[in-house]
Amino acid sequence: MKNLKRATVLMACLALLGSVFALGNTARAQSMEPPTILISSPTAGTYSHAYRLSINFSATDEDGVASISAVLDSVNVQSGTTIELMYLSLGTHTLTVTATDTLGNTAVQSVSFLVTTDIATLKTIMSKLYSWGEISGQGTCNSLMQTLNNAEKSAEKGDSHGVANHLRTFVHKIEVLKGKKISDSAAAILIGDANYLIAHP
Ligand SMILES: [Ca+2]
Repeated sequence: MKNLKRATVLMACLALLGSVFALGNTARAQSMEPPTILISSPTAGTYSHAYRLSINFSATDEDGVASISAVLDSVNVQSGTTIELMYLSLGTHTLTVTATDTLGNTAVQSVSFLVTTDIATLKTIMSKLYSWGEISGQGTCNSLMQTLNNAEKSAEKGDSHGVANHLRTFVHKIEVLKGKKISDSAAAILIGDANYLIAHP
């Protein structure tokens, strides 16, 4: 009888010990969990070179988020800021967000997006640069816009040769005005996009 009691107590103790171990394992599994990162903007997709992109990301964690940071390509960016995409090159760019919880578990999440251009985009970039004073003189702006309108008309007719010729005229006009009526950085964007469109009809 005594032995049976002892065995029962022992088994109860073992069962309790088992639950303590199980509890310990659950707690340990949770503490290894890194933060959950949400990148709401940009999304994996295509954006116009004239677009003003919002950067928005956040992280949550049961243990609390100790730090969160991000790089666009290799440049640090903050959530809540906006970026004029014309200042990025055409092609693929990647936002990488890194978050660490209060226990030292780190999560990394990335999103890649494509930046493209076309004649309509070039016209929007022109308008923005003019409104920012990067292109001076209404006449300068009108003349360049007219050349882009001509390129657009050729495109509507399916005349890719005509499109390329008008874009070459556009590039030539900017090279002449560069450093005078058009800032160097504005000229670089416009010439870059026009040459891209000439090379990729
Ligand atoms: Ca955690």
